[in-house]
Amino acid sequence: MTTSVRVVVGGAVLHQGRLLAARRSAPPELAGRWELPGGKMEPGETPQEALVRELREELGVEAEPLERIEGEWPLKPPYVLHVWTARLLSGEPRPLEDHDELRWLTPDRIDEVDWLEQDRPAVAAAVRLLAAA
Ligand code: 9L3
Ligand code: MG
Repeated sequence: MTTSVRVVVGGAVLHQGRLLAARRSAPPELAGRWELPGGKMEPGETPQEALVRELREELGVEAEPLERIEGEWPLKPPYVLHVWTARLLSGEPRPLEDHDELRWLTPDRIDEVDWLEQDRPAVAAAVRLLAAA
């Protein structure tokens, strides 16, 4: 038997010492929780391509994936979360799709939003990168 996981790519968008947090508006069980924006890889896409597409669709920005944050976090099967850091190339993020609020968080304010459990390790790693920059 083969087991295949499907990857959801999240973006830790870093800009001027802050991390972008996005509040989900759907589905109902996740609405109101905060995440690193992103979504499911589609067949034939690389993770980086998927992230660029998702950030364009969800936020209306052009972004460049930088590096993978080590680790893989289980979501609802068969999905797992991978996270890449990213930087903005153009545009101002707006909650166009699946989110109803965005916030740029400095490291000292990272806990002011209610992150999805699965995102917390990657958020912590992204904050360490911000602190080291
Ligand atoms: N998910 C968790 N953390 C994230 C992202 C982008 C997604 N940072 C979970 C929420 C959904 C599933 O992955 O259950 C698919 O995400 P989407 O395609 O609805 O964004
Ligand atoms: Mg999404």
